[in-house]
Amino acid sequence: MTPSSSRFVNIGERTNVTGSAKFKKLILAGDYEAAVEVARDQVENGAQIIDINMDEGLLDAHEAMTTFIKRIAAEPDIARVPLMIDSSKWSVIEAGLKCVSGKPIVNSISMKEGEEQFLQHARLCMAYGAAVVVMAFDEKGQADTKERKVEICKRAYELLVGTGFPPEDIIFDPNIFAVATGIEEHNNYGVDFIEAVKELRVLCPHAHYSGGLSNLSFSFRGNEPVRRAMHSIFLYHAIPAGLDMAIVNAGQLDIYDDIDPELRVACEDVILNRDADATERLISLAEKYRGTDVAQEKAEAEWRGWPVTKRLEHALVKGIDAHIVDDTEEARLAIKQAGGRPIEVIEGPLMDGMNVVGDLFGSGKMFLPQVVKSARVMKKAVAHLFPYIEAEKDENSKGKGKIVMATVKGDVHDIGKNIVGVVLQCNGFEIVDLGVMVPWSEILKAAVENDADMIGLSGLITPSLDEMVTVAEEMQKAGMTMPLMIGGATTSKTHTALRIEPVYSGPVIHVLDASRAVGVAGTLVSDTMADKFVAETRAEYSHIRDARAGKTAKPLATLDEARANGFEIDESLKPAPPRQPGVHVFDDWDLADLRDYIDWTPFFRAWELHGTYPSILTDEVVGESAANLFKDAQAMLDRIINEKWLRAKGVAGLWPCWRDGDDVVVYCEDTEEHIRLPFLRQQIAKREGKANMCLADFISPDGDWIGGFAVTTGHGIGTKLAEFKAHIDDYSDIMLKALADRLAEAFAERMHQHVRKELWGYAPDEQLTNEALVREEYRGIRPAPGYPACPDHSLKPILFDLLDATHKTGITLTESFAMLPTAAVSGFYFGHPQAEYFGVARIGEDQVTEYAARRGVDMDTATRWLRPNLNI
Ligand code: B12
Repeated sequence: MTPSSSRFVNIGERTNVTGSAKFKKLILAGDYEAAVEVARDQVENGAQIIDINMDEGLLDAHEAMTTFIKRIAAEPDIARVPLMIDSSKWSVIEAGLKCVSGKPIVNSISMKEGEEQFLQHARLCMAYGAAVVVMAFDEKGQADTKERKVEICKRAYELLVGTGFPPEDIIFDPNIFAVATGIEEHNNYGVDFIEAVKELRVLCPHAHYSGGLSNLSFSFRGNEPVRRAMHSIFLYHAIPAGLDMAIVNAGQLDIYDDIDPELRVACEDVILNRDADATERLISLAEKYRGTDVAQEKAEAEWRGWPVTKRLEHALVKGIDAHIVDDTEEARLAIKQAGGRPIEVIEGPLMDGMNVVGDLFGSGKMFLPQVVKSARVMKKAVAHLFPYIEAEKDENSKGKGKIVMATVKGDVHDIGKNIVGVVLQCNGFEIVDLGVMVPWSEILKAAVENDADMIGLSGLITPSLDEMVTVAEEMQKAGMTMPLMIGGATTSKTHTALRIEPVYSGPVIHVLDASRAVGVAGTLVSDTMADKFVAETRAEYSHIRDARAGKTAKPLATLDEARANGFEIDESLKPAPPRQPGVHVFDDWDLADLRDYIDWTPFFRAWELHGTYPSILTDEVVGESAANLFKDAQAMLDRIINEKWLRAKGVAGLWPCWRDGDDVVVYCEDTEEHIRLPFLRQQIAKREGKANMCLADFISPDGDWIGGFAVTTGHGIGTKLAEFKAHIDDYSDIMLKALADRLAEAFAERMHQHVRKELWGYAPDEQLTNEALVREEYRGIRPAPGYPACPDHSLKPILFDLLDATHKTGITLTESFAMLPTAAVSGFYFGHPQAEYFGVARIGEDQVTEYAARRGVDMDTATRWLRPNLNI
């Protein structure tokens, strides 16, 4: 900075829960050990004082303050710098003063509550031998102009010195406020501060001047290069004026002369309020710097100088793949020179690094998106080593165990499976991923050929449950004994216990999610723990079966009774006929339009980050991870849209119809036979006044309208996924799939809105925000085959025929009625205002028998289709 900056004192700000999300997370988690490391980091980065603040609603601030100060006292390299005890609560400050050693600084006291309390606090500080930060705040409020700053500080100085307070222990904070906010009155805040300090230096000899620097650049949140430049430039001018300390992240300051001259001038114009257009100029220039980060590059340059093993660990933990191939090669050569083998790079430094990742993930300090990034780095390293390992034909390179994984025949979803695969790989398992729609014969063949330790099956939709039973039966027939892991959104412990375990005598374990998969797989390959775990699981599943057998299921209403208690719509509210009946095709819906309709909450859930958007972005625990993930998602979304990675194709139809019992009959002009849509009715016993619902109830027997749709945003995805695969990039692979799924849901939402407002047109003036759409505040519903109101997936072929969906959108159906491309949704539209979502839940045999007849299929087929609703 400037020559005079040699006496300037940096006050570290990272040990402040209000300013550092990371520190807050650690303190809330009670992880003082890691929190102390934050302090050490600050000192190593040049902080000469560290500011400690524990003002957080969920914390016992007294306890946190004293615990942390005591911990620091035991660390000589940290304890050598003075501590600034920062709180808005005086009692917390006092608690800190009581346990601090050395000369502390109190942050802060002021005349906000009047002179009496101000002097009382000052005397106490004096008694503890503490220096004190005095905020430029009086009974009238915070000082903003130069005049007010000078007036308040001068008055405080005279009062303090009058009571014998040593002037050299007074540190004034004349308030650094945000500039470039767009509000004209704020334009001079930088100048006001600098000028006030200059004048006060003369009026209040021996006192010091400080300020919280980050406020200054508040308008440029998220744009670190601009913020850093503003801070450095401000100090460049304020230090010669008399500022001798500031709360600042010392590692995040640029050297004045190194700042891009264009940016330097623009920042200087704003800070020194040189002209009225300065803010505008900086705002437009700032865009250029978004995303570029010199300090990050500097930090990067630093770790590149570390020894190779440490570099590999750093790259794995941080998920940086830029240098991984070079570093892996360097490690391989070093090991080779020492007489070692290529596999030792994996077993040594790489696994050490992944163990750190595994530990951090296991202890909740790292989250799935970061783990997937780490795995990408690991995979690239392993891919580089693979030819060398192959050349050595190393028989011992099996790692912890080998798992053959597959999404079963008929099912197309694989995000969940991929995530589990990545997490298991991070923990040393070798994964043979067979992909989606894999028939049992291929799964068994791959398991034998690979000498696998276990098989993992995944499934998203209910027909996959039967397919999993088939796989287990075939494993039994083949005399296999290896463990079988079961996972996926539609699976459950109960189904696994009732239907899968009984047909296979090897261990069968249902795994709820990715984080549990590591523990389960690890235990299953363990010599010491496997038997006990398998026996316990067997006992648990057997107990589930016994409980189910002993449980007398609540009696159901007969189908006739249920029908008699059906829902009666108000015929007078029936929607008018559509403005544009018939089938409408949308061959290339604008993806940019769909972006605004995305419901982000499920996106985070797919990455195992739990919380609701947008508050998840600032969540105490997962906020940082969620915000980073969101940033990456936005960047990829930009590219998906601008570079047309995906194509949105959809079809929507509106047809005349009538209700016939529990069927809706769609009137088809061109065919002799009209098309029947048979729906299922709830049979669970209902309270007085509650109906046994069936979707057909929302249609009038005297003539009505029904709609249908099929949308996909998955066309084109294969090309990009192949690219990611070639680059061994699971993170981008999962990201793209998750975004395509979000866009498909958004398309379904958007199309439904278009139908309500235009095509059917019963709600032309609807004005709903995206939040309101997510909360389903619109009139009408769009149940999808497979969802609870309409659980039979086999309605999809009928719907597809009505829409001619395969021909018009390119969506095809698998034998289990899954849709391809995967990012696809299909369903029906009901427009009656009383139509609502419900769950059919358990139904009786009488309904199955009747349904089989209505569908023209045998009982076995009907039972297979409806099994999840039969509880068998
Ligand atoms: C997001 C979502 C979608 C998205 C994306 C689907 C996808 N690619 O995953 C879209 C919008 C495309 C979609 C469409 C459909 N969906 Co959907 N969807 C969901 C939802 C809300 C979340 C699923 C998800 O992504 N979870 C996050 C991932 C990461 O979790 P996961 O898959 O469960 O995997 C985790 C674990 O299960 C486990 N795991 C998974 N596999 C394995 C394997 C092994 C070996 C192990 C150990 C562990 C393991 O670890 C994973 C990571 O933690 C669920 C409801 C729910 N809460 O689960 C419904 C749900 C899965 N969908 C359902 C249905 C019916 C459909 C549709 C058929 C609807 C329709 N008619 O259009 C279509 C089918 C799409 C198709 N291509 O055929 C039903 C399925 C149940 C059923 N009755 O069949 C559900 C359960 C909703 C419900 N309650 O009815 N869906």
